[in-house]
Amino acid sequence: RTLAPGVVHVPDYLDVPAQRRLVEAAQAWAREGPGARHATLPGGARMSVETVCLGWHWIPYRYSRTRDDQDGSPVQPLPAWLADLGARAVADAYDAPDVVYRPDVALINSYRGDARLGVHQDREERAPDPVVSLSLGAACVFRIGSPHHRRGPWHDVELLSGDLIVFGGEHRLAYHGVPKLLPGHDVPHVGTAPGERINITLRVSGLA
Ligand code: MD3
Ligand code: FE
Repeated sequence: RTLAPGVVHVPDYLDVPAQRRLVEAAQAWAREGPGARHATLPGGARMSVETVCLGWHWIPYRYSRTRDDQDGSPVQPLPAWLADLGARAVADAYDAPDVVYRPDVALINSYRGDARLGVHQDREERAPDPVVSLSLGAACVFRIGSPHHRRGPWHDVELLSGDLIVFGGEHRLAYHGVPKLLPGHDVPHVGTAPGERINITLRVSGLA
């Protein structure tokens, strides 16, 4: 399960009822207020992934308490039950029951069709704590490299519905991306739309 120092993949971490509950919650968050949006990069390109934020609103490349690229309304709160799930995930992945992990941000990404996530680092957080990733629905190829090399070499991992990955330690700033969805792993019983993948990441912003 350990892919690299600080990077632990736990296939099938969430059972189907837990996956269903997360998908239903994600759909409700995406319906609230101005809804999910395709963020726009500084150069003007629109991301193919659709994102909803809880706790802090992420815009390439900063966090704010208000949905500054939408209607300016306050970001939705991060529910305590989701933060608790993140803390259990870190404890389980690292086999460290007493670890303290208090995320204050969730980013929920929805992938459909040809949606992908280009290679990037996650550097907006001001805290060194790990990122927790939960995958729901369609499968994908997830690609991770090192913090020092933008162009690889890569380690490719297939992420399926219910999988957990925790990224910490020296890989917290590793380059990574999602080059493509994988056909043939549809799981209609978790409630995602046909061909849709939802990824929930939990983070510690380190912001006040
Ligand atoms: C490795 N999301 O939201 S989750 C992202 O599947 C993001 O939607 C991908 O990359 C997705 O920024 C990958 C796994 C992940 C998240 C954060 C990381 C891997 C990471 C931060 C550092 C290193
Ligand atoms: Fe990322």
